[in-house]
Amino acid sequence: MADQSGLYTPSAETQSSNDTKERKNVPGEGGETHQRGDGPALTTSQGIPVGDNQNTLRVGARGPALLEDFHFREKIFHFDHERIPERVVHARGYGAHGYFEATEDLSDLTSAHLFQEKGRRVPAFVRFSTVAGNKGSVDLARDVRGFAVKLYTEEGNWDIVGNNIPVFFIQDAMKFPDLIHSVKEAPDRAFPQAQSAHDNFWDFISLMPEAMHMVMWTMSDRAIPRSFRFMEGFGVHTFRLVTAEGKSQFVKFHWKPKQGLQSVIWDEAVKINGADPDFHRRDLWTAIQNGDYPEWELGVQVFDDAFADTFPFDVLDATKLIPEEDVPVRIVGRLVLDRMVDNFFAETEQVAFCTQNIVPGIDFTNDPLLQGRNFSYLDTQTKRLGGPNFTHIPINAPKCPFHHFQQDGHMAMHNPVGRANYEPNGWAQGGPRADPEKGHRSYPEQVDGEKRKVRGELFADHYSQARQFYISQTGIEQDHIASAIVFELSKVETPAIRERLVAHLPNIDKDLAAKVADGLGLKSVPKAHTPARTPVEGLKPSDSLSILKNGPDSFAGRKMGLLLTDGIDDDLLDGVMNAIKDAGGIFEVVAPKIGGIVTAGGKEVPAQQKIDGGPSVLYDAVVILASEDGAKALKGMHAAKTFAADAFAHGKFIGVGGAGAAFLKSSGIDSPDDGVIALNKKGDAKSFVSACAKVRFWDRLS
Ligand code: HDE
Repeated sequence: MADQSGLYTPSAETQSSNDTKERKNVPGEGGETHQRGDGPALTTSQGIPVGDNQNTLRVGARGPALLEDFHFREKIFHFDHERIPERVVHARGYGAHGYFEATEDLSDLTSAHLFQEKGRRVPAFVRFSTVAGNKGSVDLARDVRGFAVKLYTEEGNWDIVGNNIPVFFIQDAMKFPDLIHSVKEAPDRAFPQAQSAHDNFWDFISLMPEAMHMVMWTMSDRAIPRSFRFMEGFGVHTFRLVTAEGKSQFVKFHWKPKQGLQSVIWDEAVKINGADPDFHRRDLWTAIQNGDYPEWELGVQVFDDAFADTFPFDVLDATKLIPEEDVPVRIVGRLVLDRMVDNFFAETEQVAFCTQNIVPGIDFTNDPLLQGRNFSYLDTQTKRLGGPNFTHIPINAPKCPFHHFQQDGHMAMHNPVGRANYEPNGWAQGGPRADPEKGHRSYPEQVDGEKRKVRGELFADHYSQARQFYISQTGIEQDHIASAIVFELSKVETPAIRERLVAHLPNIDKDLAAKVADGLGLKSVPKAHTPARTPVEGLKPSDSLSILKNGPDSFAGRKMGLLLTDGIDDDLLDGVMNAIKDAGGIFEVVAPKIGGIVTAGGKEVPAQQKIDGGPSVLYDAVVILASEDGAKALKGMHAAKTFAADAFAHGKFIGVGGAGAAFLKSSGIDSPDDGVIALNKKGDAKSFVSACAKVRFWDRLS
């Protein structure tokens, strides 16, 4: 707009990119575009109303900008400081709110207030994460997933900072910086990131036999979960439960997803990372927005000293688990996630979990990894969140009353009031006092020994449980482990590192060693490393260690991709859509154009994905409905053919209707198997969707 002086002054009204939308006063939500005047006045951080948010203050139309423009300076200054250091590990994460409910009275085991009565509920916040990649990396890296839970109990915050794998790579916190340095991008070239398939990682691992058990897990499909909703969580370490009378037993914590376990396969993971790097985030967001709240059961394995003394491994060794067949998992609670954050930075980014946050009735053990973690979390958070007052940030603040004499420091929001800021004091209003009855008391364990830099002798067994994990898998899962190791080592440029790693495998399983050696093109299996301690013979397979043996029993919570063309049968489409909804699943329409399709009956069906933006790797199963003309058109589209060919190659169930079968043929699927299911009439969809409960048509992949 030109004013009378001839100057051009762009204003908010002329800037379409400045549109904001409103729904229920949430900026950016909802349908209508913003009209000038229906939002609150823009102000500076000091509350001063801003008159112009488009132009800096300058002398004349083309003259120098003036330093005097306090609004401009404040805006840029604040923007310049938006970033805080990302987490040194677990940088990429996604959080959600919910609640935890005790489903058992555990007062015979612990004095924790939460477990004194069945049905007690507390708010919860959970952050899932990958470990190695940076904050902007991809969701489907082959990696461990963090599963960190904060329970806001009436006795303060209890954090169970766990992973989706029940064991860890190393036994002593001393080695953590080395482990993480080795897996993260190399310091000279700054790549590769968010992956373990490189020399440094396997160089380190091949020199660390204690990592072999965890390596079996990370090479399994546990490291490429279908979604956060379909994975387990584990507290990993052995903790203690302590009763009001001071009696203690050991405990291991488990989170078991009600949704069942499900993972993607490696070729899918690689392609998903390109098609939707935010695959896991989007999945959790969508499920919660749709009201399909994910739920986990809290399980405990409780055991005493007598069990610990006879168990062939050290219960303080985080590279070992306790098979559920030896100590059954008792379900004692449920965790439900039912609300996304209002703001990612304020909550998910600023949340600070810490292993040292435990409540009365819970205690640590002497696991050397846990002891090291108790130092690390608070230390790293002080830097990441800018000072010692990060408990003042709402997501980290307890939701129960709290009183202490900590004061001052950066960003102090609420210092204690009054004169007394020390204890003991003689003032009438003297402030809080320690309470020997209600307060946290450490279990008075007797400890004795020489002060030395050593580990317990049972820690030296590195292969027995790695073998137990491997033999607990189905044939398909074993094949996936072998191909993952071959894939990773094929990215290792130094042959000696490959061989050094393979030389561990005969100690785990001879067939696995042979498969991997063959996959790498080695002339023979290298001579096995000598175990530091003779492995325990005869450990039995444990079904709980397999994903496939613990899969879902329905299509609930899963997603179907519907590849549709113009001119398809209305009834058939209705049948498919209803069957998916009835099973508790969701679907997306994938079409040649984002404008959607028109059925034979003239109904317009909107699409959520244009075919090249919605590859079949994004779905648990697919349906292809095409008219004669539609099938011909699909034949000419590379993305459509890949959609079908990948779905078939990945063992997906495929429902085909109309000329969909003819199109499959032209996509190279000459001999469809029983996992390709014809949808001839409306009712066929129901049995197709029930078949999809099995996740994949495994026969095709074996
Ligand atoms: Fe962590 N870990 N860790 N870790 N860890 C961190 O703390 C550390 C370990 C885990 O979503 C850091 O605030 C050491 C095991 C999760 O915010 C840091 C050792 C397990 C998260 C740290 C371990 C975990 C972290 C980085 C070896 C599973 C993300 C940022 C002794 C039981 C929490 C931060 C979130 C984060 C240290 C090993 C789980 C550096 C020293 C074992 C889920 O403090």
